[in-house]
Amino acid sequence: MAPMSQAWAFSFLLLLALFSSFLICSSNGERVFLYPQSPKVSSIVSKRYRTAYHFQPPKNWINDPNGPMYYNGFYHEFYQYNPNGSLWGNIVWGHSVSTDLVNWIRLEAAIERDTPSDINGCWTGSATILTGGQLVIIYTGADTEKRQVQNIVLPKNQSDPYLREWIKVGDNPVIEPVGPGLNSSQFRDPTTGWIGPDGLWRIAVGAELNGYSAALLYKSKDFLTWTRVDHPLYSSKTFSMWECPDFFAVLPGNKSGLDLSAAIPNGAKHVLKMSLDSCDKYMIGVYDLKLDTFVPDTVLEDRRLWLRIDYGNYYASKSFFDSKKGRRIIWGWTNETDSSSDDVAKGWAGIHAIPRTIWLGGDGKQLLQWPVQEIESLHTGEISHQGIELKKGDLFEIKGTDTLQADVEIDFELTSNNNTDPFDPSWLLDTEKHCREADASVHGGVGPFGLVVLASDNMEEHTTVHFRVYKSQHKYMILMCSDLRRSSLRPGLYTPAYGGFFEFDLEKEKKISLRTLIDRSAVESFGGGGRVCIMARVYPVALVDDGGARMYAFNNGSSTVRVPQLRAWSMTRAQVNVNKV
Ligand code: DQQ
Repeated sequence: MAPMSQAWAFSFLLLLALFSSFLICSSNGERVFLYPQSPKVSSIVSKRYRTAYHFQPPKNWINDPNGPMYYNGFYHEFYQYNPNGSLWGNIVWGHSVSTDLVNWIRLEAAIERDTPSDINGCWTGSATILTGGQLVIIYTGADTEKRQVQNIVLPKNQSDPYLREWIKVGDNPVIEPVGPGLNSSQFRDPTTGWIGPDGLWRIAVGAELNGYSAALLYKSKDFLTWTRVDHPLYSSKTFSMWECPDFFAVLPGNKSGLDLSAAIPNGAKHVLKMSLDSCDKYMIGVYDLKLDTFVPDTVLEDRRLWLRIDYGNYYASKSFFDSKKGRRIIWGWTNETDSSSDDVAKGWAGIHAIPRTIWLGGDGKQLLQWPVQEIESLHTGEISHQGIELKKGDLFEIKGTDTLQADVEIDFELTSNNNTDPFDPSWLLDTEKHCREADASVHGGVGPFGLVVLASDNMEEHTTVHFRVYKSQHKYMILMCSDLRRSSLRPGLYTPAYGGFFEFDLEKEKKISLRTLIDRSAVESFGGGGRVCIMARVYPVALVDDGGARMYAFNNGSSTVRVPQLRAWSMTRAQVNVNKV
């Protein structure tokens, strides 16, 4: 099928977009807004930024996902929650349940600040299902002296399908920040427990030890009395404190998840994830049972090169084994990128990204992620196109879906790799910089090509998610960017150009896939079958104004790309925490 628009259209619209940037940046670098402002521009309390199918409570602040689990027919999602407002503070554990990971029932807070060991905050923690089925949650409390301690709660009535009430055990805190070199205000976020061959339970706790980051290792027979192992599970001199460590086992090339409460099969690798530098990074390695330590396959001194769960706005993630479907699922928190005064005006802040199935690729080198299949129950009105050819400068408008709430899957096939530009490894140190410099308007050999989403009629506002193909010595490297710099005409917003690279075997794989979930102020993208994921928040003015949002596939590289398959669906609104029982 011939593309519906011509090369000139793309160039014209990009020029227009470029021009709009002159209008919002003065020569001395200060941001000034010269556009005639519609009275609605300041209407940031607009409900139209609220997501329709991402997890969030009806109001107030949320951050980290806590203690996710599947138990007795229900998925449980707990979360860091401020019951009193839309800024961080007064943190308790909010609680919701679901049978399908899509629609959520809101319950009362599960853990509140009402004992000396958590009076200053009930912070992040994890759930473990012990042998015999006993459920237990371990979480960080900020105590009366603002020390960080670890506490335990148990369900009051384990046969209550909603597990509404949780009882704090008398032994709290079960772990205190004691020992030389341990910073008592940097000691938090215990992991889910795993069982060792000696039958003892283990957890890791994020900590600052002698000024360095460490995942401290603790052992227990009964999950109540804990002894610190004399060495950390893993430590690194690259940073002072890791938050929210997550430690789990995976089988290379196997999408099935592994249950940490059972013996881990031979051939499994382990993943240590940690939250630092405003993003979630991870290492793949082996868990040495004899030494009780994690040994990464590769140790990179420069932490800018560490693998990332997501290259966008995604933090404090936590995974769990879903025994219903035998998979591992990861949840992460996505903050607002408007200002805190916007959040006060909106009355809410923070969402959770779509739960993703997570597994280790066949080469054992990186994790792959994909939105849980259940999210497809929201699909409606499928449109599809085959055999689109995108020449340099072409824009193909994707019509017929609700462009504010959509799921788009598109494959790009290269017609030639003769023009690929050479790869410079120094780009890996700052992929955002490279995405800014080589943005969608900069012609390349192969690429940029991808999607333009949430575009206003005249393209003054738009977000691009796109790829560029580079030739490295023996392989191809693909850059995926999610460029928010033109996502909104509102001045002063944080609008980065996120980016990540992945290796690609062009001869074998041929197609580069992109899936993007658009949910009003959320644009969540999965490139190369889930090798690079980028979560982003955008606040287009056109959205508040009830203006149109258009969506396009485009190519701006010298080589023609083919789109053998493009499918898109509108997404119906999910029942997310609207009902309370
Ligand atoms: N959020 C929690 C902490 C954690 C941080 C406090 C990460 O336990 O380290 O709300 O976002």
